[in-house]
Amino acid sequence: AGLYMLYRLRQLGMTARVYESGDGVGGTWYWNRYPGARCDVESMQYSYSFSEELQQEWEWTERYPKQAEILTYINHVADRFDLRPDIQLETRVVSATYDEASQRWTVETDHGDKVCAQYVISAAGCLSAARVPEIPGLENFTGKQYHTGHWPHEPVDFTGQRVGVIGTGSSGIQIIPVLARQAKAVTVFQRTPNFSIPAWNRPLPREDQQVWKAQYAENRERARSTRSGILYDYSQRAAFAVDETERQQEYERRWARGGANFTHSFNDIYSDRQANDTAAEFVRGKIRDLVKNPTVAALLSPTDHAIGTKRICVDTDYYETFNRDNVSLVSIKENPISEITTRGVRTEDGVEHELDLLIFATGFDTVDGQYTRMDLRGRGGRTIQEHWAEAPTSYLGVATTGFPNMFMILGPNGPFANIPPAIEVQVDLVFDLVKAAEAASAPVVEVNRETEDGWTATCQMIASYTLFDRAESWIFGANIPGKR
Ligand code: N01
Repeated sequence: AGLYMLYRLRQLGMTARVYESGDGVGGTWYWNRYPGARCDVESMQYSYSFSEELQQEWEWTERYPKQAEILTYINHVADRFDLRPDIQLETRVVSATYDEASQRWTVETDHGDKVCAQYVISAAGCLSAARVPEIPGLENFTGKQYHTGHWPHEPVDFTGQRVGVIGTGSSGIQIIPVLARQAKAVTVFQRTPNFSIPAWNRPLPREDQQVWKAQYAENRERARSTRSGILYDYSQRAAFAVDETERQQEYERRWARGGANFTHSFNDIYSDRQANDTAAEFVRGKIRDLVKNPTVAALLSPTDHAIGTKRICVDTDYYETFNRDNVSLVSIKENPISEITTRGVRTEDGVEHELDLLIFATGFDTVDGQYTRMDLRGRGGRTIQEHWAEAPTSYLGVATTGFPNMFMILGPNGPFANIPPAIEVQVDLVFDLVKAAEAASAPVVEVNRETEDGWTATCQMIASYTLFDRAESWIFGANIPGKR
């Protein structure tokens, strides 16, 4: 988001400075370099579309791009468009304060930089404030601890190690099978099981890419008009418009193709619980087929939420991994973690699970976490924490009242969709706003309260048509105690 925003601001002839806390560009794909990290949107759809030359020249190697390849791609973009001179690495923005008299922002960094700016734009992402839960005794563990979202740059060797993993969302589901192939033992601490669909990842032949590239512009346009920004095969049929045999055939066909396309088997899966149950039960049946131990299969089978309403996972060998002798599953729903000890994790049944290494795949303080950890102050010195005390809101994901000339890319109530096109749409909107303001010599762009409230109501109305808001998901902050 930061790279493309910079590219666009240069088109307006503006000077811009980009601050980045990492020692390289790439954001999500810079930080989340855990083994098995891969995007679950297909390569041909997970990239920038703003440059025809870029999208024609770049070659992907696999159906789903792995982390290292996406990071290489992002670095290529930074070089190709000569963006690096305006990016200051290893620098975290600690505060931004709006001065009403001068109508300027003062931005301060952890290096003591203090700069004055007319516009402040946050491209800090929506899944970037990695979160380790507060578990008693955390500091006592003598082994190594890692969070998937803050993975070290040097390789971690799991050979001969007893590894514990807390968390079974997209990150956990990706790392667990890789660990199991190398470690001596893997203990998975699962609070809530998630639904996962096989990726069936494979090399991406050049000819297949050529077919796609021949109509890239048209494909992108079509993708942008879909609800997820991805060209899936969206069914136009309701689940009960077909009989049981045809429904199962459809699910089998989608399962065999792999990926999140599965949840679009019928057009009411996200809006009708009974329709959703048919898809959920199909996946639970697959789990029972794949996992040999029926007790483990039952524990891995989600029953607490409608399929797809906690973000669907896409995996390689996830369920099969639980058939291995060196993998064990501890359901911490029934048997919660009571403490972390010097040697491992103790659960309430008194068992101490001894570990050499503990991995937190526990997700992020999402939606507003990356804003609230900065000291952002708008009109009247009001902090972002005060402003969003009830709930984080915005207008279209890009602006919030009381914070003039501050824009967000993928802010609260912004698009929940394929990230690269969502970023491009948001950046283009900010570009248009800034361009219009400059053309009109308007010193300030600000959304008014009524408009922002209207957008919040619209988002709530749309969510109420779906099953999403009934799930305890990070999408609504449910993963942080007291946040929802
Ligand atoms: O994080 P998550 P993630 N004690 O929040 C558990 C994107 N992504 O990093 O469900 C015990 O989904 C928590 O349990 P529960 C994608 O959008 C994409 O996996 O809250 N457990 C859950 O199981 C994704 O949705 C890709 O009960 C605790 C897990 O930790 C988003 O990032 C890959 C706990 C957190 O799951 C986030 O995914 C990776 C506690 N105190 C990520 N606190 C791809 O494209 C939390 N948990 C493939």
